[in-house]
Amino acid sequence: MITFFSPQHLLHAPAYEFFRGERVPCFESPARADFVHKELVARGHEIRTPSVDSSAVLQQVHTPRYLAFLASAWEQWLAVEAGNESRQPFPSVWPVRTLRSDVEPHNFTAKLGLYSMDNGSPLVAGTWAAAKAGADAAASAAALLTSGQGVKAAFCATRPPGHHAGADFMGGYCFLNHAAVAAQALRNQGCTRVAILDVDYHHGNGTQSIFYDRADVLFVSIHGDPLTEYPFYLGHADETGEGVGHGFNLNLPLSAGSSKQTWFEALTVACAKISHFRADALVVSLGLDTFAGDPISTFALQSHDYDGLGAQLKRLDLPTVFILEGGYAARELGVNAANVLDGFEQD
Ligand code: OKP
Ligand code: ZN
Repeated sequence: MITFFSPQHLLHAPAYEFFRGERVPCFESPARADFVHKELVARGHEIRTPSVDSSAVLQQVHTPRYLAFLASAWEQWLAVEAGNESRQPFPSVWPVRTLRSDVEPHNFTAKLGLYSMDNGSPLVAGTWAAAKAGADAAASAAALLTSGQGVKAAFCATRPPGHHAGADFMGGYCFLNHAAVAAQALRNQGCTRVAILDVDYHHGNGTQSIFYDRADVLFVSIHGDPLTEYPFYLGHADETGEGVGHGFNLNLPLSAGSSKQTWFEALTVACAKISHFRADALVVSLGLDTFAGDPISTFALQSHDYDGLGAQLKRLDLPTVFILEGGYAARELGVNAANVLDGFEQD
């Protein structure tokens, strides 16, 4: 499968994140994409560098003030205090209920809180470049599928991930919502109805919220129940869309520790919803943290199960953009991702 991959992902390599109150090495590491790249090359997949500038589409899925902040955040951080080039900024205050988010404060940490949902998204000098390369990959894949060359599927081997990023906030290692960029780009290029299927272990709160009031983009997600799993504050089954978007959002939360049989039953429900929607294109938020060996998740899929996921998605018979999201068993990530793509192409 044609894969869009940018070495710019290497520019996002934070030294640590917070986990249970401690500083720990980042689960979301550059090695993840390298393992994926290596396995795809070994299996003969064609690797391309993203060539489409996603700037215009980014303006459609994110707010101008968030994009302006993110693009300049590192420069702003450096201006706060001498020595900040060797420090990671983290938010420590957030505008929750009753506080105002319409006025952008001047204080850097206050801005960072305004544009964040958690303190789990470490930002470094190259974060913007890496995330922008991911968005460019998503736009490149959408352009390829709608170019009339007969290409039916493409994969974006991107990191950091994107599905927790909302219109105006980062969160959960995510800064720009690559799946939303792919879906919006497909719409811009003539697709009438685009379905997004998010199979990452964590609910794609950012993607859901970006399209929640729209009927032209269906969002379907299978994920750990937010009662116990990140992102906690979105992803319940009663979230079905609002306004004209009512009925165009489907959440399939599963209890932590659910079996692979339960997971594949949910996949069948998800695929039925997408078929009924009569989509003309599909975007898959391909998180592989459903893997039994994932260090921060609790589902039970084995490497060979990912062939079956790819094969079932192929049966939807839609032009498909796959976007890499989570998956933190880095050593197995390449095989698991490639199994999805090969399962899709061989079915
Ligand atoms: C991102 B994606 C605490 C570790 C947990 C949230 C998990 C983000 C998952 N800092 N952080 O959906 O795979
Ligand atoms: Zn995840």
